[in-house]
Amino acid sequence: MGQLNREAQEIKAKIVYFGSAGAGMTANLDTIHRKLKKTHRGQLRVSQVPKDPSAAYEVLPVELGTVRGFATSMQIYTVPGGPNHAAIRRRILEDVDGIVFVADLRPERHDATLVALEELQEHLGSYGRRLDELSVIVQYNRRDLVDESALDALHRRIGLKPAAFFEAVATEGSGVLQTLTTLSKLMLAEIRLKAESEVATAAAPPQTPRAQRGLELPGKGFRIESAGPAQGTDAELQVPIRLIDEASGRRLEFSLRLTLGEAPE
Ligand SMILES: Nc1nc2c(ncn2[C@@H]2O[C@H](COP(=O)(O)OP(=O)(O)OP(=O)(O)O)[C@@H](O)[C@H]2O)c(=O)[nH]1
Ligand SMILES: [Mg+2]
Repeated sequence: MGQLNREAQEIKAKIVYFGSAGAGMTANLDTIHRKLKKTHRGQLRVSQVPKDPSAAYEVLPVELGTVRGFATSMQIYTVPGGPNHAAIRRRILEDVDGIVFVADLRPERHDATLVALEELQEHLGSYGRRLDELSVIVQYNRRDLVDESALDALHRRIGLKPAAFFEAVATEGSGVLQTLTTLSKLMLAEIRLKAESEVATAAAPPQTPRAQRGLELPGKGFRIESAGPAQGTDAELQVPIRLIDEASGRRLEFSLRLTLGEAPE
């Protein structure tokens, strides 16, 4: 999973382009590779399973430079389409942080697109994860080949509520960088939030949501500067928390949300 390493001041994340065979996953990576400055991207690698050229998938490293103080990089993967490569697709999804679901707009490929979506959900389930917990963008590709009714029809059938979706023509490039940029922003925000809430969980166990001041966190290098006042209802409390990173003096602010229920007798 996406790693935020405070000591090394770096973030590493993994994106997977997933879709049915021929949906345009490789075309996306080719276009990204073509359009990104050389300083931002590494080599586009094609991984091949010996004796089976149809199992090819690509990997592209991308450097985003320093984002809010962290050296940030991503590895972008495609998966090989086709019925024989489900095991490779599953393996590529391990520890993924962000997904672009490439949906093939051609009406004759709508069924295959839905099968790919089901398979994606199954693979994530095998790792104890769910699509709605990840940063996901749906990209409706091959827009040059269909009219709007195909887009409406597929969108209804997919029935997902992703953070965003884009129309694209991956071979020409339209929609390709918007897809990647939007996903990167979403995913990095998510990784930071998780890292900060891990610090918060260590700092303030949910059973003691009362305001605390000046608590020392041994070994963590963080100090709670202030917590609270809590606001909310009988069902849910929001506790604003401010931490100081003792080493750098940097302040982190976030809000802890607590759902309240009756304690068992
Ligand atoms: N007209 C058009 N052709 C496209 C588009 N995207 C991809 N293609 C073409 O469709 C074919 C398959 O695209 P790929 O990107 O190789 O497909 P893939 O998703 O990687 O599929 P796999 O073969 O399973 O790896 C190629 O010939 C592409 O040039 C698009 O938006 N419009
Ligand atoms: Mg491909």
